[in-house]
Amino acid sequence: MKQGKVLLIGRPNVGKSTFLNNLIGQKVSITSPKPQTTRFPIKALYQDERGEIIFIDTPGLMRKTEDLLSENINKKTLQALNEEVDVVLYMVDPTRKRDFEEARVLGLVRQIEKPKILVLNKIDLWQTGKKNDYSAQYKFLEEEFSDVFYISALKKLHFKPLIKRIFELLPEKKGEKFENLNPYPVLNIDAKTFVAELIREKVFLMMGEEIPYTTTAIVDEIDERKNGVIYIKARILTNNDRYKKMLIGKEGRKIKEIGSYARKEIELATGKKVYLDLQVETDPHWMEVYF
Ligand SMILES: Nc1nc2c(ncn2[C@@H]2O[C@H](COP(=O)(O)OP(=O)(O)OP(=O)(O)O)[C@@H](O)[C@H]2O)c(=O)[nH]1
Ligand SMILES: [Mg+2]
Repeated sequence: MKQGKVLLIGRPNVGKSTFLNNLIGQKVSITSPKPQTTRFPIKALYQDERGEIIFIDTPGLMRKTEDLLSENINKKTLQALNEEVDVVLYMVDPTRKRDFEEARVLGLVRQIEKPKILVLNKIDLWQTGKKNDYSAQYKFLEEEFSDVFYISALKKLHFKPLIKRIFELLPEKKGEKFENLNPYPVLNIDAKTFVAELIREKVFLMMGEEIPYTTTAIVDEIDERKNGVIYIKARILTNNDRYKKMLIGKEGRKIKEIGSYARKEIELATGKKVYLDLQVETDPHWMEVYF
C-alpha cells in the first residue's frame, strides 16, 4: 500500500480544484471561472486499492497586488509550499498565454526539491480548437519536467496514467491510515466552513466580475431539527452597500436565486432537506476579520 501527500499548485483558474473534485468524485473544493476561487488550502483524501493520497489544493498565485485579500491568499499558498509533501503537481492552462504570473509560479516550483509532475490541463479546449492553443509556449517545460501529462480536469480525460504515476512516486505506507483521521474526504474544514464555501461558490458563479472579490460567506448556525430538516443560518458579507444591493437584486430576486441554488447543492451533499436562511450584510472589515 502506498501513502502520501500531493501538493497541487498553479496560477489561478488552471483547473486545480476541478481536477480534485472530479478525481475524488464529489465536490471538496469549490470552482468557478473567477480567479482565486480557492481562498485557502483544501486537503482532501483520495483512495483506491493502491493506497491513499492526501491532495492539498491551493489558491492560484496572483501577481503581487496592493490589496489585502489576494496578498493574504497568496501567503496561504506560500505557506502550503512548506508542507511535507511527497509529490508536487504543477498544473498549467495552455488556453492562456504564459505571462509573468506563470513565471512566478514556475520560479517557486523550481525551488521545491521533490518529485514534480507537469500537468497540461483543458485539452478539451486547446487540442480541439475551441479555445486558443498556446501549448507551444509551454513546450520548454515539457523538457524540464520528466513527468508530463495532458488531461481535461472537467471532462475527466486521462486521469488514469497520471494517478498511476503519482502512486509510483509515493512511499510505502508507514503510519496509520489517513482514512482513520477523518471519515470525510475533506480533511481540514468543518461543516460550517464547507457550507459557507458552497454558498460562496454560487455567489462567484452568479455574480459579475467585481462581486466575488468583495464578498465572503459565513455560516452562523447549522441545526438538525426534529422533523429531519437541516436549518442553516448564513450571511454573505460584502464591503460596500452598492454591492449589497446588487447581491440582493430587484425585489430580492438575486439573493433568492443564490440561496436556492446553494440549498439544492447542500441537500445533494447531505441527502437531507435543507432550510437556508441567507442574508446579505455590509461589513467593510470582513477581509481583516476573516483573512
Ligand atoms: N473546458 C474546461 N474547463 C476547465 C477544465 N478544468 C477547469 N476548467 C474550468 O476552469 C475554471 C477554473 O477552474 P478551477 O478548478 O476553479 O481552477 P483553480 O485552478 O482551482 O483556480 P483557483 O482556485 O482560482 O486557483 C472553471 O470554470 C472550470 O470549470 C478543463 O479541463 N476543461
Ligand atoms: Mg481552486
